[in-house]
Amino acid sequence: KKKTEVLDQPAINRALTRIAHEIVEKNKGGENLVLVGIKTRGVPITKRLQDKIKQIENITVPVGELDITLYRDDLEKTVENDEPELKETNIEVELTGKKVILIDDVLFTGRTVRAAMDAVMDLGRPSQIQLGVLIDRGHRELPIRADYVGKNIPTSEQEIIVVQLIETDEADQVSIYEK
Ligand code: 3GP
Ligand code: 5GP
Ligand code: MG
Repeated sequence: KKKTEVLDQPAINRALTRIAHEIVEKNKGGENLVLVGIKTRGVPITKRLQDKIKQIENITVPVGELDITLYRDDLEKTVENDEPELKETNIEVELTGKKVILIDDVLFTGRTVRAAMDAVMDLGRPSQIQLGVLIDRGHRELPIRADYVGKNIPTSEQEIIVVQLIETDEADQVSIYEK
């Protein structure tokens, strides 16, 4: 398992600061937005963006979370028909008429995001759904793209991205591992 660091703590922080600015620029402020984090690591990223938007616009954007899990016992094993499934939602704000920004750590095939969009649309009728990710590693299997990207890391099928965040892991670091 060879390892290459691609983002260190200051780089992750700068990427999220930039994304927070892009969010308020694209949406002309922080009004009418809801940030929805996809567990596990999309959730701390969402809270960091909420803090940064508060610093920029002095608005506390409501946040929620979705637990979408791929039922698969081994990450290295890909099984046909394996689809990410919604396990739980914790979104207390009304989504109808809101611009919902889904946040995840890594965007890969796009299937998790598709499941997240289904879950959001079951809860209300947002005026728009946008997507922000810390890492886009390529290999999309659906016509899905992110509106906000921390870093594009073109990977091979043999590589995986390891995202560590202080809230869930011991450090802020993004690395590429060879399987
Ligand atoms: P996360 O819950 O923070 O997103 O899927 C469980 C964890 O394994 C995920 O953490 C994710 O970071 C990590 N992971 C690494 N490679 C993969 C992968 O190829 N698919 C999935 N679903 N998760 C992966
Ligand atoms: P997708 O559904 O787009 O194939 O995969 C996205 C989800 O799987 C994200 O929630 C992400 O955490 C996880 N994932 C997919 N590939 C990787 C990867 O290489 N590294 C990490 N950390 N997570 C991944
Ligand atoms: Mg994730």
